[in-house]
Amino acid sequence: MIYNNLVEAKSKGLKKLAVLIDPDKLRITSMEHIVKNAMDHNIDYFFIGGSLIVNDQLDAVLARLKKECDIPLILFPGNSMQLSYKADAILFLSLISGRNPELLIGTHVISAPYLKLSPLEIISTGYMNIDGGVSTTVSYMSNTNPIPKDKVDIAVCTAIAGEMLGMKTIYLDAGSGAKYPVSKDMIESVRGSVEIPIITGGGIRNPEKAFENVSAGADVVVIGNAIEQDPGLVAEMAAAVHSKNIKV
Ligand code: 1GP
Repeated sequence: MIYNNLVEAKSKGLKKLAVLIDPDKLRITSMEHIVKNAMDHNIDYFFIGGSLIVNDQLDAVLARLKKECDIPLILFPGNSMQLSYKADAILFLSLISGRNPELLIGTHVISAPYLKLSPLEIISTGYMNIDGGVSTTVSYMSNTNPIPKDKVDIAVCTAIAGEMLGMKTIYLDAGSGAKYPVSKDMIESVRGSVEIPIITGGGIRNPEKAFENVSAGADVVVIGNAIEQDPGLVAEMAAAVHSKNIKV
């Protein structure tokens, strides 16, 4: 089970790197390179999703990844239509930073019967959109305001509420392409307030920030844009995230 493995890793202080793949932006022909890089550098997860998926590549991308590697494939859906049995797990996201009932529980009611029948592992996730200094697709599409980036106390209380509601993980996301990634201070404060694994992402462009996040208590670092633009960065990002795993 992917989640149990994550909890066990957390208890040992082991950190994970997830590479985000947006099926819309990916050319199937460039996948070989991405998969090889991911395998060479022991990437822990592929997250698959995008706020808008306009083509029909989701299934094809998943099938191809599955055929070529055994890295867990986790759906990170931008909406309730982005579902596929071909993945291994799904982050079942409730947008707890927002006040849009559809994204807190509405779309979940619609997708629940499909997911119940599916072989997917369901990982309930308290998804928190943090202001990253640019207006993001998430913010616009969800019709919600992100948590201001300096309002650490709001983030902490939201994460505590998510954990109390039974969510299995908290995802602090500044949004894809954020100018300001989630701050060290916010990650540290949320880490000090909840026991469940913390995923962080949005605007992480260099290994230094990836390292800062795991040092501040994030269990998973998600990188999309930076690796999309420079696939060679995988090596440095993996080294930064996994350096915490080396005990001396
Ligand atoms: C967005 O956390 C992810 O949901 C990744 O963001 O594309 O900016 O790395 P980037």
